[in-house]
Amino acid sequence: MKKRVFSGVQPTGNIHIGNYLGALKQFVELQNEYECVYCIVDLHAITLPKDAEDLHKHILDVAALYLAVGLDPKKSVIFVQSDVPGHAELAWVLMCNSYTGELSRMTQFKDKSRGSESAPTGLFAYPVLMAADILLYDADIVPVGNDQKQHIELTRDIAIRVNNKYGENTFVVPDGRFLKEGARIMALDNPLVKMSKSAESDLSRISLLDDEAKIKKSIMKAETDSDGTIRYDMEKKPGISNLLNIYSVFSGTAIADLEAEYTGKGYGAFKKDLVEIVVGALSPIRERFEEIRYSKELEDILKDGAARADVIAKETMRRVKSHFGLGICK
Ligand code: ATP
Ligand code: LTN
Repeated sequence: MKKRVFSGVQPTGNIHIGNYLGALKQFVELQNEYECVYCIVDLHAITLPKDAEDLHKHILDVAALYLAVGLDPKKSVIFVQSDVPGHAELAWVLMCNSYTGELSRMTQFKDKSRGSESAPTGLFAYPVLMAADILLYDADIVPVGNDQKQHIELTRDIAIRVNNKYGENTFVVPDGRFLKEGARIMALDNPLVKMSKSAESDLSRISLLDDEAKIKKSIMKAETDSDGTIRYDMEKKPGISNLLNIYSVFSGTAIADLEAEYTGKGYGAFKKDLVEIVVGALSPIRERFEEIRYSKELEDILKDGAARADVIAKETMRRVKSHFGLGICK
């Protein structure tokens, strides 16, 4: 039996090269070796208020991007979270087996609720819904960026806790999969914070659908230091190190080789070459996105994916309900 992979991306717009290098690129690489289930997590997106029309558009955008970066619906199950009722159902069961103390320690919750006196309950329970996503599919492996490490740990804790109480074979305990290189791409205008979809400045990120002019502007304006040497040192030179990282993962050249190649050259020349590398990598993705985004095929793929995901989800819910003594219908 092939091991199973599960992961998800929120349909919140502005999918950027951090999402690509930290998550999507791994999704594509894994689909030949594993049984892969990839979700568009729209229930997670509404933990903060969303305009209905925008949300719907962003769901289809992420679906088209999944295909544009190379996910193959014949190999991977691709679907929208709210189309499979098991996610919300299992989340409730898990909420009854997780604690406010452990959820209060989640840094993503602390970041996203900062400054407001009271936060939506859904934002607080966000990691429990994520645990439900993963455990619903008996996933062995969860490819994500580094920022999700704490949520994966919580998922494992909940799974082990439930297994101890309700039977060892209730849940598969999953492992996170984090890439060394692309796992944490930093914002271009402030390399001390991660590149994010929700950051206000558009120049902080390169979105997968940015055109050449925008890519050029973001990179040429990216923050660097005044020392002028192209050397990887995340602590002392976070700006240039972040750009070296991006260059390296897009080009497949080791950082040490890039440092050697650019010895004695200035930041301007380095950035100009990086623009070319990034434009070259993103152009085919953008072209394929345009082909698929408004095709009828896209909705058919998502409907078929939801039906396939639902078969697995129903089976898990039957098992969970039986272990917990819930319900009377088989
Ligand atoms: P936001 O920053 O607005 O909270 P996000 O960019 O984290 O959103 P998600 O949909 O939550 O977007 O993340 C999708 C995937 O991309 C996750 O696996 C996440 O770990 C990864 N990811 C997000 N940002 C980065 C980044 N800067 N570098 C590497 N991976 C990232
Ligand atoms: N929380 C993740 C998105 C996400 C996810 C998941 C990732 C929701 N459910 C299940 C992996 C597996 C994020 O914010 N990036």
